[in-house]
Amino acid sequence: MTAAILDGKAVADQIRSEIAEQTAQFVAAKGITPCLAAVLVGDDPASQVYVRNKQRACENSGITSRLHRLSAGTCQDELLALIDELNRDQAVHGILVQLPLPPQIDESRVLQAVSPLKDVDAFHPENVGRMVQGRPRFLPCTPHGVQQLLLRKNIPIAGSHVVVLGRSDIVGKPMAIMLMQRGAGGDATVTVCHSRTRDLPGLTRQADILVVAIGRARFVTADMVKPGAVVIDVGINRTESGLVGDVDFEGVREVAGQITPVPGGVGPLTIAMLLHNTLAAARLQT
Ligand code: L34
Repeated sequence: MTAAILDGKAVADQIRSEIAEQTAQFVAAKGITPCLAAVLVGDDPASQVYVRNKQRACENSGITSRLHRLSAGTCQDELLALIDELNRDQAVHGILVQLPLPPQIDESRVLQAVSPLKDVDAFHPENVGRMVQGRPRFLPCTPHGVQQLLLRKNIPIAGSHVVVLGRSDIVGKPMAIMLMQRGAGGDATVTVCHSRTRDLPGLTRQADILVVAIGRARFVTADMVKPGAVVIDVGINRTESGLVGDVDFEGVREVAGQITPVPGGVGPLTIAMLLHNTLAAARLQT
């Protein structure tokens, strides 16, 4: 069996056109244009690509974007001062501090400094707590994008066994919580696996839906996948042979039922959900 490709880019384009329409209605009704302020510290080439993609997506949906670039040597106080200024700036509705940050900066301190009402990444502890309690203000962009892909492709979630491979604060943890939550897009039986899990292949082979965010190139091989399973590859690794996911795409596509490609899978969905949150933030603040 050769898996069908889950075209994340196409679903993201659909979501983006819906957001463009909603943004136009919002601007017409309120006379205010939603605005995202992106903060990029240092010159990590991948981060520059992602932030540029985010800004371009904003512009295409009628959302204003601003970029604040700080040098790699920026100290924590300078960054906190910028965030404070953006928190108080009424024209800014969403604040995105692109990760990773340089080592001299305490990431959790910075994420806590972002106003929870402007926290379009949903990384502030107040927004994490609300999400865990099932009364979200914003949902984190990457897991929300994965959930939207499953919903829009009519992949059954309720009652399914989802195995999440990876336990990061950005993807693995919130993904597991969102899919186990009561109601639409949830009600899954979720297992979370990670680098210390015993008999990983034995567990991943039980997955109806396997979400992989472990950060290792081509880590998931065909023997780890149940025939017909849905495989969502959140990984994005730069290797000599170009961009590859955390899934060995060529091998796994012979076993899986459906699979996301890299690029063109989860990445564009992450960006679409950022636009969604920026519009939601503008609504909250006006
Ligand atoms: N604060 N930091 C914050 N929020 C985020 O949500 C992110 N993330 C991750 C890194 N740091 C962050 C992103 O935006 C990863 N990420 C991200 C965003 C977009 C893309 C990939 C990762 C993306 O556009 N991917 C394209 C290929 C881009 C390329 O050529 O490298 C794709 O088709 O997958």
